[in-house]
Amino acid sequence: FLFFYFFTIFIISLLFIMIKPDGVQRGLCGVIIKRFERKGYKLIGLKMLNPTEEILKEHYKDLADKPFFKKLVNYISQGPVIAMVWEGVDIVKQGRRIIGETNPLDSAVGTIRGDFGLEVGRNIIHGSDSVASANREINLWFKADELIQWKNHSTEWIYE
Ligand code: IDP
Ligand code: MG
Repeated sequence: FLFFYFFTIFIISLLFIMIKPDGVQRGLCGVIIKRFERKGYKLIGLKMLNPTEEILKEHYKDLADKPFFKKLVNYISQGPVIAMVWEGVDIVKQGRRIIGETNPLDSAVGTIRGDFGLEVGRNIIHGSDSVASANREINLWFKADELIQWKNHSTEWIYE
């Protein structure tokens, strides 16, 4: 099913987003969702969950040898988080611009981390860093039947 996206004219791709526990606790879910919605992206999956250490270790496996790895897993495993899948043109690259840099102090004002965060260990949101990792993360966090294909009535006013 994910294969379909590689063959569309406009390189429509998918992005995995997770609002981390600090984002949920601080009441930022609405404003974060709004920023992706208003850009023109389509939400095709959303759920709240308390992530297990197991899924977090798999999710962040590329960082397993970093000194902050254990703290990172502890931070996110406090939960709850909101996991989402968004769809749109060039969404991985543009989504990272909406999110900002890894460290909120390096993030421009106007980005999510630049507007709402102060520390790298409390940076509010996760977003996939490539199309390949987005597909890996979507398969890790979502079952196929949790992704909803629907026609957005605005599509022809977002895409020419
Ligand atoms: P990203 O979330 O911007 O893609 P990554 O390098 O993939 O950044 O790191 C994953 C997460 O690990 C970050 O979002 C942040 O929560 C945490 N992290 C990254 N670097 C540090 C650090 O130097 N100290 C503490 N936590 C870090
Ligand atoms: Mg990353």
